[in-house]
Amino acid sequence: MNDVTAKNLALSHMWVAFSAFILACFMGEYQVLERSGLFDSLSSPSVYFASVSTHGVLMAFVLTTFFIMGFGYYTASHSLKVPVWNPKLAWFGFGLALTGVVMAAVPLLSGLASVLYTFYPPLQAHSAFYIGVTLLVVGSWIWSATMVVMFSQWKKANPGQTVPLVMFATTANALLWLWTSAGVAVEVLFQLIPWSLGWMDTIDIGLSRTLFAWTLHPIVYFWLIPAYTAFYVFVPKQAGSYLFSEEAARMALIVLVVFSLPIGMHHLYMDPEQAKGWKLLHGLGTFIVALPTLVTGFTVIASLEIAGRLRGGKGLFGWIGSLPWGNPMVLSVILSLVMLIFGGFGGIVNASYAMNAMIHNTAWVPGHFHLIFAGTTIIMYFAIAYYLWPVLVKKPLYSKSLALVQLWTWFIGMSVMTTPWHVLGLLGQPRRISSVQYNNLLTLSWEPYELLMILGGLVLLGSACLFFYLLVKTQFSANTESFEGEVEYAEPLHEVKDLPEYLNDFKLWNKVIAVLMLISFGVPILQFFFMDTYGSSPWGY
Ligand code: HAS
Ligand code: CU
Repeated sequence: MNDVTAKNLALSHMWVAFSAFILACFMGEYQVLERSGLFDSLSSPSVYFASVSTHGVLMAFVLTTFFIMGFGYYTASHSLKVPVWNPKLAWFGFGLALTGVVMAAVPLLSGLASVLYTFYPPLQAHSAFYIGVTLLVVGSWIWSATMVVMFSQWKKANPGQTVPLVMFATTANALLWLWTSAGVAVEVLFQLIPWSLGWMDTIDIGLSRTLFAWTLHPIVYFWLIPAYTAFYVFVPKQAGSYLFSEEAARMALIVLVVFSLPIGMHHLYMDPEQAKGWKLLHGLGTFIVALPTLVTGFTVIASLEIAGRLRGGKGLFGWIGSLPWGNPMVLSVILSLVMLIFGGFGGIVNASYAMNAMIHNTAWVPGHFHLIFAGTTIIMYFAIAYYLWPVLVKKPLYSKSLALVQLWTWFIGMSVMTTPWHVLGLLGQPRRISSVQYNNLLTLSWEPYELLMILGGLVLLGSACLFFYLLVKTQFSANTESFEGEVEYAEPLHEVKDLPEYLNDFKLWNKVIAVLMLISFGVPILQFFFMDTYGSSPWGY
């Protein structure tokens, strides 16, 4: 199936995603320069916080959401061999989301929404920012609904058949996003928008933070699932191998979706508004959600090992050297997994209730998420883009060797930038500060690390520019050579037979999620309506 609409939707969404990305990379470099305190002329807290808020929103919400939507439209249509359901609606969703981005960008760039990407009150932004974010989310709901409809229609038309793994993963992500975004949607609609418009004098910040925590953990898996999808459906094939176990892949995706939802309060360990027992419950769930990542690591490495051995690799580790390191998808997965070891280790430290006190609100946290999000996750977005672009524009990739340079430099830059942040966090440097106003032995000990992070940032900026250049060149160069290749999905090592319905559908899992959410967020949210604190009802009194 080669639906032109699906291709155009994919390209349009991904261009928005990567344009946001490149802009945000320049801001990132400015931020490390400003934050280092080495350049007096750059020092401006107001510009810094406008920049860091825009950088966060562009990377975490615009790059991700648009990339995921574009990837979903294309793979859904391609794997199910059907056109995109209701293309007019899909384009409307695209327009709505883009309008939201532009609407939010105006206050962000003019310093009227310097509230960081988490927009925690009492920081307050101009109402256009919250309304813009809402439009982006509503636009993405149209995408989610489209994926669910395409999944259900295909199942109805093909009773008893196994849904292609790539579509299973995409639908899992669409459902995850519907559940995930509900928390922040309630916060924005019932608290932040009325408050920013002056309709309410006060809002309950404990409630806002709890609703945001509902969203904050699962959203990171919403970003991550396309990377895992590529691990499962593209990597084994590109490496010349088979997917070690499709059943394990499906189970991992399900556990990831189900358990990423009821655990968001690990972001609130140090907050006062929730009781310790609830936090501990969410802490235990957090350890459960690390398991599907371990299963994913195992399955992907097993698939790679088969590839290496098929290519003649011998011995315990000899297969690693004989992998096709020159294939961008394979190189990306190797680098992604290496970053996952350290990023995941950091996550486990964060999740450990007692150790969280040591690193919470320090530079360690941006170290963790740049490594695991901007590193592990985004390097796979690059790999997917390099893989899809030739198919979408029907021209060969402009330069494979430059793509490899780009992937290596991204890995090196990310390692050089995030290692100092982890150390700085342990040395007590707070996150979210624009400058250090005092000098003592402790703050002086931070300086060498500041230099390293500038260097890492520069390498990353160069790498990002190279990535953007390669996409532009692939699509727009006067190359007359045409590319006829197709996207190919990995075959499982053992044929999938008699798949139980719970590994081929989400009805059961939606019910499980509903129960888990009721247990883990029911009382923690309801308590605000009974507690006798000023402004404890969301409409204020
Ligand atoms: Fe996180 C904070 C816990 C994963 C993103 N995280 C954040 C924030 C973001 C973020 C953006 O519990 C900041 C939010 C803010 O602004 O306040 N995180 C975890 C845990 C995991 C985790 C337990 N995070 C992610 C992913 C993200 C992400 C994925 C984005 C995509 N995180 C936390 C906590 C906080 C937090 C607390 C709050 C901190 C605070 O106090 O504010 C887990 O999912 C991680 C599981 C991963 C592993 C690693 C397994 C390793 C494998 C690799 C094997 C590879 C090999 C190499 C052997 C356990 C599978 C093979 C080599 C070859 C050559 C083949
Ligand atoms: Cu989290």
